[in-house]
Amino acid sequence: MSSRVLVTAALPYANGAIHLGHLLEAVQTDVYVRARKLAGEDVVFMWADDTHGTPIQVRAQREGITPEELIARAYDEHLAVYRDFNIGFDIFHTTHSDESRRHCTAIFKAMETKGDIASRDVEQLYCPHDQMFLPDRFVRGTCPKCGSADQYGDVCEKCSSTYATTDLGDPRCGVCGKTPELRSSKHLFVPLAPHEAFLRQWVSGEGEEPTVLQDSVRNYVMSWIDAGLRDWDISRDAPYFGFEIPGHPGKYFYVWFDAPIGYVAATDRYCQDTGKDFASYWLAAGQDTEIVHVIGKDIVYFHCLFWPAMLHSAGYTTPRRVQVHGWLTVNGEKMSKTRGTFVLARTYLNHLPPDYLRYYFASKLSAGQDDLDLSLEDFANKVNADLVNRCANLASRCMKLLAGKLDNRLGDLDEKGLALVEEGRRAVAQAAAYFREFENSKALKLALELASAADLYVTEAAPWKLVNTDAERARTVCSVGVAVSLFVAAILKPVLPQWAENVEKMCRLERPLDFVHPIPVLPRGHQLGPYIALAERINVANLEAMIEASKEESAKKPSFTYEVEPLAAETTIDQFGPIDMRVGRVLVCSRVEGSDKLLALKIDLGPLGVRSIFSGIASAYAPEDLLGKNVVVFANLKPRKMRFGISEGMVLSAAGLDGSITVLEAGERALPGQKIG
Ligand code: 2FM
Ligand code: ZN
Repeated sequence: MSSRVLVTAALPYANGAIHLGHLLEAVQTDVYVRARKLAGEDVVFMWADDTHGTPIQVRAQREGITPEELIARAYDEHLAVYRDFNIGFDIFHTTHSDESRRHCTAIFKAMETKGDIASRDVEQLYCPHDQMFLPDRFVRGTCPKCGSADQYGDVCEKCSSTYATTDLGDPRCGVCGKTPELRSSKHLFVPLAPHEAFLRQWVSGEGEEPTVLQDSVRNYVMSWIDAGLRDWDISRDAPYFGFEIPGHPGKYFYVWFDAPIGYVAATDRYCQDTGKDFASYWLAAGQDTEIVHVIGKDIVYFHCLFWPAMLHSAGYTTPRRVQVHGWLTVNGEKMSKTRGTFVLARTYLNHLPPDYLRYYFASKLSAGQDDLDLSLEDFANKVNADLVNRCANLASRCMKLLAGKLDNRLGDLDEKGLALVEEGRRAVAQAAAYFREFENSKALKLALELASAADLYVTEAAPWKLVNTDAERARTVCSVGVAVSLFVAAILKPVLPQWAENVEKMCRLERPLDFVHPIPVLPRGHQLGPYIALAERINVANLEAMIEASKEESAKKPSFTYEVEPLAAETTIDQFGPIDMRVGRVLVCSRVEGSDKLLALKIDLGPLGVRSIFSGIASAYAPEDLLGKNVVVFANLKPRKMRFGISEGMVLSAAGLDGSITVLEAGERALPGQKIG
């Protein structure tokens, strides 16, 4: 047993709402923390919102609010939903905090002093329109390997190749769609190679029990180390929503540098609030402090290479265990907005009680990193069969009979009852050990087996009949049901704290159930409290309503912060008929001397010939932007004589009320001259 244990779940990103995938991890972490607390250990659960980076900055800009406003809104929503799911964190902090800034600075400076920070120039795509360097996910273009169009800047979704953003063909800014340019800028790096020996030793977890990583995770982290450790770019140029790097004006900590420091910052704040000793957690080299991170399999690289290297370099406590879980699927598939299976945590709560989901997740979670499927049919069946028909039924029929006909007082247990109590003791001890190993499903199975054994005993004895012929025997049978319900509630307690509390109340226990003190066999004559319902059957209609609500939620239009011209009066298709629009390919595009507004284009209409067209788009496009593009041409427009020559048609574009112009493109597949309609 460690002197102190600090547990974290991944910090949810402030850019989005909490969905059931987030909850899987939250429940896994919460059950682990609660179980170890029940075992009498000194455990804290440190958590926060992850608030920095380009996606937040861009989203705030789109919504017409400041990033601070955006993250404050997300914080309130995240906190409320996790609370409503009864996630027992000791603090929910934010990475946009004084504590975060302080520890980012301290860790960075310590690393810099040790020579663990390097700097060099990097060529990157820069959008002159948005005036920012574009992160990988904010560039779209053609995959340099397979030629698929419209791929992200780091990985092709069609052929899965990874590449540098600068290798993308025909790159486009992901914010405004314009062509970015290459610019050079100084970046700061953490070279990982000097930490190889440390990382190998940390990853292998030699001499540690349990090991730092699950076997499969250790294998692939080792394979990354074997493949060669690369330098990690930790800086981003202004404008960037985050912390400026001390001593490097205009450079900001990359969000993944400051995100895990949020664990440290939350602890700092928690210690300020509670008077606990911060240093004993994070500056505790050689002390008996156990740091445990629970994460999804997508962020292993950050937590198993970058993060331990940073902590080691800066002299902070390194994690003792990183527990990796798989993805949540719903009905056997990736969560889908159109099928309504992308369910937000709040939408779930609007239709169903949190405990059902807590139970379902826990009953399927093991220590491995397999994906977990939430099959909605199985969900309803499992809750009804396990919680309602087995565990709640045992307590309810015994307690109701005692309350109704036996003045709500307990009697002596019989031999079989005492044997079940012994079984209960063993089950609780074993379950506590399973919970400590993230083997929730095995732990809960013990509760179900125990409840089943007792239920069988009660059914065979049929106290509802006995009560008329041998009331004391009926009292004994029901008392066995009550005694076993206490053990069942103790095992369920990390998963269903409210259930356990209700059982404690009904049984009028002197002290709450835990894994340290023997669970009492209540004496003959003990007076029970009024019955409290423990679980009700899931109504499938509620599940269906939740899916429908999720579909509607996903289809909801986002709110817009810009205006467009009002729609023109309704018309008919014959009004459109006389206007002949064609696909045109831009052959030549040049500036027009003496005009700031116009570009002169030669546009190929295929079999219909080549047109000269003047277009008032020079404020938005450089001539080379449009070369080779398929555009939309109003082709039977009467030629118009202009000061610079004759214009033989019109190139269509979208106009914003702010004066912005976007030329309509017809896509690569269309052929010059093809009719549009
Ligand atoms: O993947 C994510 O959603 C990140 N916000 C997780 C951060 S975990 C930690 F490093 F802060
Ligand atoms: Zn842009």
